[in-house]
Amino acid sequence: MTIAYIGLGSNLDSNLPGKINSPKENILSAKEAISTIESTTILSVSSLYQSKPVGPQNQGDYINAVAKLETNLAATDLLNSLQDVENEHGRKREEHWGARTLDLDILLFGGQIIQNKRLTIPHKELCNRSFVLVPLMEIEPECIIPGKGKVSDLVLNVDKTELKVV
Ligand code: ROI
Repeated sequence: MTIAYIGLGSNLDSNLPGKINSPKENILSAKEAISTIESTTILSVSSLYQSKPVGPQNQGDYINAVAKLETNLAATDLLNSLQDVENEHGRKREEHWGARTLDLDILLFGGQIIQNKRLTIPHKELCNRSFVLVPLMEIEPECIIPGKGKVSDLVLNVDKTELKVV
């Protein structure tokens, strides 16, 4: 069993046939979909947070959350399942740092440091982003980020003014 933390993000309607899902609905629906991944249980999910985009500003505000999972899958298999969920939510792999219907990132996977073609864990930008650190801190205040330190220390160094619970 491995404890993993996943970042969820959305700032686009998914426009799926027959329904238009807002960013907030995309996150809630992703949570349901993640709960059906084999050999994986959701232990907790943070509040939903709204923030201005990091990167190009010509896109809408994001809704973000962090989920804590327990899984028997290997990191790559968990990634495959998360990418299936992204695709089911109309994810298109287009512009770098552009708007997206659903982004699911493995932030932490046990205490492991993983670096390969598909995965960098801990996630590269984890320590710079209030929309990740604040929800992570909410569900796991004692969390240690391998090679980086305590989430409770890291969260002090990021700008939280534009972040609000929705
Ligand atoms: N900005 C915010 N606020 N939230 C995100 O989830 C997010 N994801 C991204 C980029 C485009 C870097 N900006 C973001 O991938």
